Amino acid sequence: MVEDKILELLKRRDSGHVSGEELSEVFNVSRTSIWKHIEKLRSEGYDIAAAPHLGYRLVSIPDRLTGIELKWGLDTKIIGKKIYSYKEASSTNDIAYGMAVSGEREGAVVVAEYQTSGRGRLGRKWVSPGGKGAYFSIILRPDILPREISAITLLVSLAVAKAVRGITGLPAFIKWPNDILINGKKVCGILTELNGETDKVNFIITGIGININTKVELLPEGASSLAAEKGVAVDRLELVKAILRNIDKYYKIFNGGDTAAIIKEYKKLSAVLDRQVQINYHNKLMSGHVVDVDKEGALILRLDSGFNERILAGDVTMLR
Ligand code: BT5
Repeated sequence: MVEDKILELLKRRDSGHVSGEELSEVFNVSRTSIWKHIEKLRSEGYDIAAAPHLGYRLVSIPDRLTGIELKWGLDTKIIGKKIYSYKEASSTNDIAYGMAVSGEREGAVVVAEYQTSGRGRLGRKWVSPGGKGAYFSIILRPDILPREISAITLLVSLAVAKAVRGITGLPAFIKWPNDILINGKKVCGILTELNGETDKVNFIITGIGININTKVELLPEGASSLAAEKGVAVDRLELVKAILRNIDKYYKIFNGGDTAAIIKEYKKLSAVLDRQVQINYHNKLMSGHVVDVDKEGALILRLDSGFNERILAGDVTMLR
């Protein structure tokens, strides 16, 4: 698209001007046509100043999670090589799943500003208010067994927690298996889904929902947003880019076989390790002390009876 190319040229010029003449030469279209493209970009929220004799200058970009902005300076190997952005989607996991079935390559990202049917685990709802959070899903095609899928949620949750800490300085912790908490409140959930056979993974979709500048009143009880915890708005684009970079990094380490390194970092940010918890797994309740998280992402629980139980999924309640 010509608009994307114009934008790129304006960005490369930093805050300098690009003349209408130069643009019309580069793209081989009339200056009136350039002006129309500039107007289109303005209507999308780009603040572009125009000065006589000097030309156009990019003043600011909109607070929107578009593919072009997310890819700008992303510099990842696998994650985000392709980014499909939507103003509105049913569920980004569902869209990514459909794309993966049609052969879309690993690393493709589907992002939406708003979801009409955002999902959590076990058919639960993910509240997805528009324009202030981020809802995105990534297609992965790792060479693993279906039972190792929890390791993906593990590395993604580590990537998110680290990015949140890096960008906001907030004390983000990981509540096994798939929540990110700040000050004990849920700011992010991860939904990892699989397409495969008993002994083969065709693809995995990992979906991340994160409350960034979302008003707490719009969220369920016990939830919060980064802005609410920090007291100021957070740059959504920078945060999502930091998450994608981290996933790229940890996914590479994971594929290289060094899960131990990931687990080591993960444990430092675990909200449940060494805590007394109750776990609800398919309506079976177990309580005990969390003694470890193993390399497949399973929780090792020392039951009150003294026996250890290896748990692959469930809902955790912290007891003390
Ligand atoms: C999750 O499920 O936490 C996984 C959520 C994954 C959402 C992303 S958004 C992009 C992609 N597309 C999708 O359709 N989904 C993924 P679970 O652990 O089952 O937690 C669900 C519970 O979290 C709900 O029952 C609520 O109690 C709570 N919840 C719902 N919306 C929330 C929100 N926005 N913030 C915090 N908590 C929320």
